[in-house]
Amino acid sequence: MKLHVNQLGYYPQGIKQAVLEKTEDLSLPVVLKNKDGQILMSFDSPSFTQDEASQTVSAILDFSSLDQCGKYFFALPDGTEIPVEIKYDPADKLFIDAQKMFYFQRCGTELESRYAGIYAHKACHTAKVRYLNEDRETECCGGWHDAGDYGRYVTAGAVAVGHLLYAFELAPEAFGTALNIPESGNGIPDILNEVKYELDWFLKMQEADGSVHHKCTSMHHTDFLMPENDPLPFIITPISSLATADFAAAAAMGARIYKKYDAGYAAKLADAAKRAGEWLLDNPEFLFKNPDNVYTGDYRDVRDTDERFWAAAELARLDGDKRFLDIAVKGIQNREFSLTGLGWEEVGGLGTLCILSDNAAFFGRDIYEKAKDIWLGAAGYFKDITMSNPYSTAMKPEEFQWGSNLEVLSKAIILNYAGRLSGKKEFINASVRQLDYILGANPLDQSYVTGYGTKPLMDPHNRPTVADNITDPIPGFVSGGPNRNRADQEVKEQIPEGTAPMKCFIDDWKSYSTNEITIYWNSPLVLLLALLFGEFDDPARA
Ligand code: 9MR
Ligand code: ZN
Repeated sequence: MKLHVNQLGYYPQGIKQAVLEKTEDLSLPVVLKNKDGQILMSFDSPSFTQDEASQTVSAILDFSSLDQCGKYFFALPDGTEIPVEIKYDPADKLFIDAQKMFYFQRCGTELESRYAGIYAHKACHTAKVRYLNEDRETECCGGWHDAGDYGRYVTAGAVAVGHLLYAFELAPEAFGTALNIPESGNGIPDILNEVKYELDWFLKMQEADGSVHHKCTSMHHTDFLMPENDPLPFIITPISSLATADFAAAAAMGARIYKKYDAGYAAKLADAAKRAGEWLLDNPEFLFKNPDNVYTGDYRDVRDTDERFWAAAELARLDGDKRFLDIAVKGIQNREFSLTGLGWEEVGGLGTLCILSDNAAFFGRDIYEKAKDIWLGAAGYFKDITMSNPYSTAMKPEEFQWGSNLEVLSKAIILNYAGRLSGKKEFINASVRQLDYILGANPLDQSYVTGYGTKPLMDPHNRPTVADNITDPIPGFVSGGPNRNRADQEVKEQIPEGTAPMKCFIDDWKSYSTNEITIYWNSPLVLLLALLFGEFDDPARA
């Protein structure tokens, strides 16, 4: 018998569920006890269901009615005890580390020990960079390493920036704690200081005509070395409409949000965003090609209409430019792509968030209401899936693919924001269940975050983590998660074909298709936790 719980803890007023997995030795009841051993609840006949994604027979044990903070434990008839905690701030520390992750991804600067502790390292990738197949080079320092590799990709970076800036804009009260980064104490919230580090690099990727280069990476991924020891030169690959649109969106958002703190910087971002926007209007065709001889990530896409939609929404919100307003409005009306996508490939949800969070000021009541219907419709669908399976993920079994945790977190964000839009608690509860899954309430009992949980992620596919000879990985990094396609050698060797989608995961650095880390897998956790920050009142906080 196995019992899976959120290993960090549960909110006092939130939904509280554990998942009991049926095994051959099943015996009942399972009881929930307080720390003195007193039985508070007894689960005599849980209702088991067959679950497709985990290929288990499992049941939900609901203990939501328990709302007193404290330490408790589930006791199984075989003597096993599984601790659970109820507290106001189960994820507060994680929220800080999940943000600090971006500092650890900084390229082109020394990570000093006063900020990075034992994970300090020298500056990396500071050399000038050549444009691929061109006779020119440039200084291109800065930005965040994308993932476990050292590449920097504008599209992926912009999506992370989008998540982080929305986190700040939608829940500024969550960002009062300094991150202990070099800029801390400069009067600007640290999350904005950190995002600026990426935006500054974005600006270096833009051409005078407004277009933006797709990526700055080596020709192929380097060995498992510390970044400062990476011998491979970087190149800048050609422009793409995807990068230009994502850049325009992120820079326009930045212009809106930094205005209050640094008007000069905001104006610079607004100018860059508008130049990218003009280029997009002048170049309506889809443009993307990963050069044949470059073997780093390509972030390929089949269309750029969702990227253009996001850009148009952010640009329209900047100064009401009618041309962009039209594109944004048409995006909502025509529904030709997902309007709730929050990943690197489908970014339409970021454009919809722009329209919704503006609360009809720029886009008009009619479009706002339409956008709201679309969002609530998607959330309703995800809520139904959540309630249909004992692990309560909003995931269909086939969605457990590369980066499935991004999908889980995206759905959690959609659900949570739907709760805000509608005032319906059941959406918030469904979003909390997604978080439970990420933090250990899954059939592998795996916390998908380094440094957190009773079974924390230990061995992510991340070059510095592998190369630094330090046992514990840097805390607060989110893994990609189960991938039913078993897309690397290691997972193929360790996990048999036909394994349940939710179990196709190994906490092994060699498994890049299940256990890498990326900036845009951390950023949705930051957004989700920011949205949850004010959700459950802590009387002491008020
Ligand atoms: O996150 C990306 C995932 O959705 C794709 O299926 C996968 C294969 O194309 O690529 C992932 O992105 C990787 C990127 O290309 C390079 N840096 C590491 C990223 C995470 O694995
Ligand atoms: Zn670097």
